[in-house]
Amino acid sequence: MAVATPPGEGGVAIVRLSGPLAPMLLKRLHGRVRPKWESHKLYYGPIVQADGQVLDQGLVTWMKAPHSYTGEEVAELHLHGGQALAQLVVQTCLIHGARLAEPGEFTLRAFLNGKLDLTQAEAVQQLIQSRSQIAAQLASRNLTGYFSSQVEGVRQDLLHWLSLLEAEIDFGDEVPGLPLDQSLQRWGRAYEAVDRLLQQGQSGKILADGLRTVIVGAPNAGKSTLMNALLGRPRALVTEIAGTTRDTLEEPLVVAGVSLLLVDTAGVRRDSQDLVEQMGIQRSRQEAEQADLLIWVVDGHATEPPDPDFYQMVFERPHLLLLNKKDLGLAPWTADDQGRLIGLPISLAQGADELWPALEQLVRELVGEQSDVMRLTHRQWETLLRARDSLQSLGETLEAGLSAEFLALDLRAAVQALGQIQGLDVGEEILDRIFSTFCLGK
Ligand SMILES: Nc1nc2c(ncn2[C@@H]2O[C@H](COP(=O)(O)OP(=O)(O)OP(=O)(O)O)[C@@H](O)[C@H]2O)c(=O)[nH]1
Ligand SMILES: [Mg+2]
Repeated sequence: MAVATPPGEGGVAIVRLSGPLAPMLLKRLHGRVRPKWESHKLYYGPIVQADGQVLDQGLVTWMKAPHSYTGEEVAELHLHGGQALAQLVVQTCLIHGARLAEPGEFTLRAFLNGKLDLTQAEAVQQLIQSRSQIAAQLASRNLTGYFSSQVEGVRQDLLHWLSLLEAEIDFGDEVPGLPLDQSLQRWGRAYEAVDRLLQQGQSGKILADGLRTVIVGAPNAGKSTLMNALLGRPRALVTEIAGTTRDTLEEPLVVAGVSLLLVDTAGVRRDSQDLVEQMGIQRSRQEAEQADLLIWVVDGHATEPPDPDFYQMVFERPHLLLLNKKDLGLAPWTADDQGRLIGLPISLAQGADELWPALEQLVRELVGEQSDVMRLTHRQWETLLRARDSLQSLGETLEAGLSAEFLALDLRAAVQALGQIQGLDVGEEILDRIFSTFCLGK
């Protein structure tokens, strides 16, 4: 039993009970004798304490097992939304023998009773915690089992393949193995499907959580000028003194319909003697590592090309390289051997108009096809990665021409990972970890 509505004052508070004794408790709490109770009907009447004293007038309902959220007998009391009142009803339930539910226990029971698979149970949590409308829409699609059905499609394909391999292992002489081209075809289909789910998950994450967009570069390159130009207001301090920005500055910005968190950082240089600046530089590097998207601002007028350290920091992530201060004339190193510029030439002091199309395009590429995005939990993402690793190894085993036993080993690992996404073969510890993050009463 738990209060299913948030604490505080409100129109209605709901106390929910689940388990075989729920109907009996409901009868005790409802102060009116009813010769016949029907499932899934609302009844109006008094709600009473153990000593018979009336606490409230409200609606009560009983949902007969298995036609309830948890799959068990469920009873709900809809009271006036006062915190003290809800607590009095909770105490009355305790006196009648109920116990308080753990966080997420109702949903855990729904999962254990087969009402939801694990991705759907996780979608309940995602839905409740959604901070943006798009995040809520994506979670609600998972709640219908959309993600599970995609995973199940791949798993069934692999299971079929596995049964063929096992027949080959057990009855080697009578059952011929699959020809290599057919195996490769099956492998390609599964690998692509899993890889696509991961890509869709990446896009979903960007849409739901936004892109952490970090502006990096050497001191004085024009990073803060860029921040201000993109925001359209003088948010960051800009001076001709190298090392002006000491700490990181964050501001939200919407680009191509996607929310970005723009982060201005301290200019990175090797030879800083100033302790505060050194700390700022350290923070800039950390920010760069956590970025979803990097904008590298380079002073294109400088006589020397940028520190090679930057290439390593920037090029392993999605990035945009800006050659700033083109109004002063770009230095020869800004072009490669064929005379092509190594980045987008721009004058940030005159605004970011030329930058918008490139930034919008990059954001669109990162999000991918919007109709095909998927919101994954961290667990789902990690487990999908594990499935893809097993498939990767399966591909190598196939290429090496190893026997059915070896193929079956990789295949089993992939099938197991895909099953775990839906909640098959998942240990108690993992379930505890998932459901303990749920709110009380869900
Ligand atoms: N000529 C010219 N000057 C620019 C341009 N963009 C920025 N500046 C100047 O460059 C200087 C440094 O700009 P900031 O935006 O403070 O540079 P920063 O990269 O944030 O520097 P730190 O915070 O010190 O790391 C300022 O004097 C700007 O006015 C440009 O496109 N052309
Ligand atoms: Mg700055």
